[in-house]
Formats: sequence, C-alpha cells, structure tokens
Amino acid sequence: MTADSKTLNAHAIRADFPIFEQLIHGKPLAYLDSANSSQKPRQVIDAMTTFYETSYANVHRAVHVLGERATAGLEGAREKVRAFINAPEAREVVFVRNATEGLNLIAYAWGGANLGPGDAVVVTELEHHSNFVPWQYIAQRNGASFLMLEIDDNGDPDLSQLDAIARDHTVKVVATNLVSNSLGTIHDLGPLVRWAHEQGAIFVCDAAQAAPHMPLDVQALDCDFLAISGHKMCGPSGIGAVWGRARLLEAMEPFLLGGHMINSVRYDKTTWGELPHKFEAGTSPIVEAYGLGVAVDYLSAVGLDAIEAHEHELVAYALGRLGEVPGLKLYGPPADRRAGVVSFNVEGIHPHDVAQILDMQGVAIRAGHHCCQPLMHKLGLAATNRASFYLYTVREEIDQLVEGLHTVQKVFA
Ligand code: C6P
Repeated sequence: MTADSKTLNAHAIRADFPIFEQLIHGKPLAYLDSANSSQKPRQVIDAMTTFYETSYANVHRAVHVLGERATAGLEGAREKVRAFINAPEAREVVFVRNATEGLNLIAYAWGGANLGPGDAVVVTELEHHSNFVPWQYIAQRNGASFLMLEIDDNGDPDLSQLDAIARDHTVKVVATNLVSNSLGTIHDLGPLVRWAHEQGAIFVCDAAQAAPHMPLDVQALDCDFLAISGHKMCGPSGIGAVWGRARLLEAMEPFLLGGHMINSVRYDKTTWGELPHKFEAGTSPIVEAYGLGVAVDYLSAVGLDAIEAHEHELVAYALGRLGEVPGLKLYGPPADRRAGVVSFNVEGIHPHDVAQILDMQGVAIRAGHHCCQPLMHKLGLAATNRASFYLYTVREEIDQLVEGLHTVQKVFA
C-alpha cells in the first residue's frame, strides 16, 4: 500500500490489528466504535515495546545514551506530527494528553489572558463538550460573552447569524470542529475562518475526529490553533497534540507550571523556556509520543486520501443497509459529506438497550449523547446509537450490525 493508492484493502490492513484475532461472545468482532477510540496496529504496539526494551529513559535532561535515544524518539515524533498537519515548525507542536487537554490549554492560556467584558467566543451547536465547556467557562469567568451558532435544517452551523454577532460583539475566538463526532459531518470551515479573521478573532480547530480520517493542513485551513488526540488515530492513549502559530504561543503565558518548562528559577522570579517546552511541564508522555509518531507513519503509508475515500464508501453502504431496517431513524448528512460516522435510533428501543444486545452479538457501537448534549437537545433526543468506521472496517461488520439490529427488534417485539 502506498500513499499514492486511491483505494485501500481493508481486509489486508485488518491483519495488522491483533484485536481482531479473537471472538467476542463467540462471534467475530465487529468493532464499530472507532470514533470513540481506534484500535492499534501491531506496528505501533511492537515499536512501543521495543522502545521500552531498548531506548527508554527520561528526555531532555540526561546526557547518557538512553536519554539521548529517548529524546530523539520524542523529538522525532514531534517532527512527524508537524509534517502530518503541515505545520511550518516543529516547535509549534505541543504534546498534551489528548485533544481535551489541548483545547483547555488554548482556552486557559490564550482565552484567560485575552478575553474580557464586551468580547465574545463563538462556538457551534455541533461541538463536543471538550470544545464547548472550556470556552463557556473561561468566557463566563472573564466576563466575556459565550455564543453558540445554532444548526440549520441541513445540520450545518447557520452562518446567517454572523452579521448580528459582529454588530453586537468584539469576537475574539471562533472555535469549531472540522468533523462532528455525533453526525460525522465534514464542515467547510473556509467561510467561518475568513469571517473570524475579518473580526480579528483567532480560529481554533478541534480536529480530534478529522485527523484520523482525512488529510490535514493547518496552513491551508488557515486556523490559529488545532488539537488532535493520538488514541483516535491508531496511536496510544495518553498522547495528543496542540498546534499553534508560533507568534501566538510565544506571546502566551504557560498553562501548567513546574519542571522542564522554565528557563531560570530564582526566589523572586521564574522565566519560561522556549517553545514547545514552555507548554510541556513535567516528564513527557515519552513512549506515547513515540507511538503516535509510528501511528502517523502507518496512516501516512496507507494514505489519508485512501482512508477518507474508504470511509465515504462504507458510510454509503451503511446508510443503504440501515435503511432496510424498519423503524430506524438516521441522523446526519449524505455520505459524501461525512466521515465514517452513522448515528441512528431504533424506534421504541433505548440506545443503551440496542448497544447491549448488539454487544452480545460481537458488535461494538457507542450509545449515548457522545459528549454533545447541546446537539442532542436541539435534536430533541437524550441519546443516539453511533456506529463508526475506520481504515480496518469491512462491509461484513456493517452486515453484522444490520443482522444484530434485526435481533434487537425481535428481542423487543
Ligand atoms: N470523542 C467520541 O466517542 P479526547 O477524549 O480528549 O481524546 O477527545 C475529545 C474530543 C474532542 N473533540 C471531538 C470532536 C471528539 O470527538 C472528542 C472525543 C469521543 O466521540 C469520546 S467522547
């Protein structure tokens, strides 16, 4: 498989993922919960084990050979993430635990210092709580307004509200996701980014669901900050990254304080280290970052274009097959406008019951509000079922889901 391939062979890719070598409740595993967290290829698992066995030590503070190897592993991963998102400089890539921590870093360190009365933060009704609650909290704490763009009948943020917002507020932050985790919508962020910059605002992109599934380019997006999570893109848990423009990061105060992030510490004054260290207090998630770098290599070798095309194809197939299930309601846009996410409800059956009976048949989906309570509120729902796909997902798993849903309906008949 090369990065030039337009298609991928999901059955062949699947063989890289040891998790599929088992039966769940005596059935083949249909893992349709990748938007929650992805499975890991042997390449990542083995590379991390080898790193622990041959190269592990703390980073940036040891002169011995293991310290040098570990530091090279961590910094090599930073460069891989830089290239993956086409960031100008590796020092603009800050390692964090996950997208949530990354978005908190931006909200606290940038928002905390730059928001005040008369200012506004604009998010959308489609945000995950991780790109909603930190902004709501910081805006309210600083006396700024927190505004939410409602969605229109197509499920897209309604941009007709922008003029009124610009008239009444000084907009300082616009923060949205690129791919919705609940509906799978791939947003055309261009108009909103341009509007944000016309207002003199920064644009914060939550790319937690985009990074695993499509090519990312922070320069083409023209965003100012972007956050990703490693565990959703074949990497380990406990590692994510924030990218920010160097001039913004340099002007910001740190988020967490302590070891490693300083330049000098005296009784009366402490000065901060250079980027990215200013934002990486304490011992880094060393092997996790290294593993994320290997995951980036893995995804790049398959090709993000190929992954995106594979997911569009799976979503189209899933929407067709799920349409055959009586009493099933689907949410979200057409297949060509969404990543590998299908949200649905089965008439008269609580999503948690659906998910539990599917689990007995080896089918793993997520049921709940998906950390998107404002969106659920708009849709008038407490929860949905959500099946989500990735590069290792095959049509047979979707067939298993559909069969499972027929069983769910029989159980509840
Ligand atoms: N969404 C889902 O099942 P963390 O938990 O920090 O790695 O990612 C947070 C996050 C931020 N933004 C979006 C768009 C997300 O989808 C998520 C995580 C998971 O949809 C867990 S709630």
